[in-house]
Amino acid sequence: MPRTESHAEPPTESLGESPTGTRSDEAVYDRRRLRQWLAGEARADGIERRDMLRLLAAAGLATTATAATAGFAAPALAAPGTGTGTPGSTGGASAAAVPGIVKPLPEAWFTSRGTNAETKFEALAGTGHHTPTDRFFVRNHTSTPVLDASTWSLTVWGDGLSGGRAAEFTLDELKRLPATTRSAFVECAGNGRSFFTTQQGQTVSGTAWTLGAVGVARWRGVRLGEVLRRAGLSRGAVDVLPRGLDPDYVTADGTNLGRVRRPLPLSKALDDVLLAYEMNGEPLPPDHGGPVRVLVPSWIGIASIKWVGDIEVSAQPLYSPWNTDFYRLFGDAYPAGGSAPLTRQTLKSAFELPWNASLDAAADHRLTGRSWSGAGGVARVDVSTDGGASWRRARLHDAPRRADWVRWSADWRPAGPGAYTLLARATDTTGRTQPETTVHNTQGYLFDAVVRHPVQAV
Ligand SMILES: Nc1nc2c(c(=O)[nH]1)N[C@H]1C(S)=C(S)[C@@H](COP(=O)(O)O)O[C@H]1N2
Ligand SMILES: [Mo]
Repeated sequence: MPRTESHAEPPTESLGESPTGTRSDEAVYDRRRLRQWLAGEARADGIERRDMLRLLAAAGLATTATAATAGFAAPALAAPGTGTGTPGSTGGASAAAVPGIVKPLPEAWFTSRGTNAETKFEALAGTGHHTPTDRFFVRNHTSTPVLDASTWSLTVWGDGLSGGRAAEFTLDELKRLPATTRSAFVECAGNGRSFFTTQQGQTVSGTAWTLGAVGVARWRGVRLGEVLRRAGLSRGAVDVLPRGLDPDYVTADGTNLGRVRRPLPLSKALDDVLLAYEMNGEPLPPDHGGPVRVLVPSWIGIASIKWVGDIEVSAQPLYSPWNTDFYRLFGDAYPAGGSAPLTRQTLKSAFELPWNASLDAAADHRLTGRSWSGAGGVARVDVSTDGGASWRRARLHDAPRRADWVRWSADWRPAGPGAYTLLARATDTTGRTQPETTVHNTQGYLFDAVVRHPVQAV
């Protein structure tokens, strides 16, 4: 059974996140979006018509091609100028092994993966609760634009605003609005993807992350809801589409998908989403979306649009390739059009040790790691040092908090020299525990199975 139907949700969530599950709410909303598209009331700019037809078929809403064509051909509104000019790509500003990333990427802290840099978990040992900004993973579809905070501004526009008038906010104006500070992870939907292949023998597409496409920071910013209300949210608004100022994303086969953007239901936008301008007490640095990024707690990383330049507020449902082709679950266990768009992150654990770490066979060791969940706080972590034959409880060093991780430790003295497999298994406050295997999906999203971590005692 696809996990979308068994995914438990905490009962304490606000609008749109009822105990019946965010994903099923999103599924209902998705069908409504599709019906509106059919009626010519929703826009799908930059999406192939056949892809929309596939979604319709999967949702059991297949209809005549004419209706769908009319919907697809609905004229697109042009975004107003965003006022900041062309985003520049920097590249080479450091000795980074990844073109397009500005900050240094020392090998002790990062693994390069295409346009991205993965954090090495062993680089977090002893660093405290928050990932230091200089060790925080970077996921770029293209490259980091270095924007001038003094000329940057945010345009909020669209037919979901009363009077249809656009509103503009400079950084200083955003900073004068009531500020909120919170701890939250940003985690790529594909984090852990490589384990579909190495643990389950399955083929998946996308960046071959191990577990380091996640970081927790202290974010400070203004609530998106506050900004939307000041911009004049109308009662008809349904979707909010933040868009990045980084260069257009062109797929491997040469299709230009435009700026990175992903619609967010208004219910989530008004709930706990921030426009963040600080990370760990400093101005948001270029690689993490400076001067301002969207921060969507608990949701997959793509929702947290970096370098936000404009936000469309729409009275019609919106689509982008990032909620149609990408960030849904496709594969044998899922409908042909894929699952509903992914929202919450799943549950994971990682040891702060290198892969195949060498440990002194004759010494006591304190194994440390971190566990996190998009559904609730992490309430319990069990550790095995014998490949899963026996388990014991790890000590937790943080209180369980939503959208955050807990640090944990367990003491271990190897029985003797040899190869060992370490496992850590988290359970969150909703009662969900990491499974032994994850149901396959072709793009390798939301891997949540317990990871088998090899070490050598020597
Ligand atoms: N504008 C823009 N926003 C973006 C991206 C991007 O390439 N461009 N990548 C997204 C993805 S897929 C992830 S996982 C997170 C990564 O955030 P980080 O680079 O600060 O770790 O940013 C998201 N926001
Ligand atoms: Mo991502």
